[in-house]
Amino acid sequence: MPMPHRTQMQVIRRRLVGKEGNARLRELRSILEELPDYKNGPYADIRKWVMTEMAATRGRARMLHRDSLSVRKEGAAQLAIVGPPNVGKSTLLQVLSNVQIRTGDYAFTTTRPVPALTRVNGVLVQLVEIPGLIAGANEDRGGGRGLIGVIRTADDVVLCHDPALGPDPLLGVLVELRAAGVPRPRLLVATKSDEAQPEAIDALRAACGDMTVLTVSVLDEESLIALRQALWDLTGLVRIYLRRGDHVEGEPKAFEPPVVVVDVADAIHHDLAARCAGARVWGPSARFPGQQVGRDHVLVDGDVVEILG
Ligand SMILES: Nc1nc2c(ncn2[C@@H]2O[C@H](COP(=O)(O)OP(=O)(O)O)[C@@H](O)[C@H]2O)c(=O)[nH]1
Ligand SMILES: [Mg+2]
Repeated sequence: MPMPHRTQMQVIRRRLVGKEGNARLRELRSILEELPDYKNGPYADIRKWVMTEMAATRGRARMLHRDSLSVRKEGAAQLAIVGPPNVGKSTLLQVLSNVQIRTGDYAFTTTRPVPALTRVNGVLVQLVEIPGLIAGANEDRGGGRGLIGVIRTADDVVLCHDPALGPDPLLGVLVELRAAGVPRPRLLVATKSDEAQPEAIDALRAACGDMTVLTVSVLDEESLIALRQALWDLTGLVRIYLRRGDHVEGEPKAFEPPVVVVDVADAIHHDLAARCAGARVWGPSARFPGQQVGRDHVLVDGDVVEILG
């Protein structure tokens, strides 16, 4: 004899408390098996409720999955590479780093964010290609919500567009970004400059006049050097080279400005920060090579620093 349906419902709810995903699905399935198999009446309603609950749980699991596209940050800064499909984002990532990314003449070759580490001015910076953001991304078309989450957590956004396509597809991406509350990007890479018509580039500049527009071709090494510099400028980071005795470390340390001598000491070792009396500085922030400065001296990009303990 089955228990009264009201009690049954209470028991069911209690069994589901705190269960999500597969655990909830398993519980719902065994509840379904245990339920008396009436076709009508309150037990049929409970059965229907359990089935609806199973569908909802599966839906939530998919959503969670889609929204967790997040990319583990590596390097001193993370830049999201954003633009319509087929404008050359993957190809750029490929030439700037060593990752193998599928490229192709068709839309959505890349379907998930693809991270790639690249060295910019001696500092490792992570580029993350965001696959073609299409209109309606905010309503989660094409898994767009998860992608926007990745864009939001990046330190900055680099827009890419092929001038030959006309400004409209890019403007569509900008609408999506604005709807998602992402600040307007400052850098636009006009890709495939080896093929681009000057009028098409002009039209793109006219449409995005407030941004720095950089024409780039993967076939033009100089344009890639300029791109690396533009990426560096975007990070806003300050490179500090450490000096010990006569030796200067080849790889700089990157800092978010403002950075003072004691910050550098702290990055080497907390103890060093405590006993740091100042530093000797060679480079842009020094009035003369080897100038002795205090703990609070503000350092700038390219300074060479010897901490005085
Ligand atoms: N001519 C030329 N073609 C390029 C350049 N960069 C990419 N492409 C081509 O554009 C197509 C799309 O590139 P892909 O990187 O897959 O675009 P994505 O969808 O934005 O990642 C490919 O056929 C590339 O070979 C470039 O600088 N010049
Ligand atoms: Mg791609």
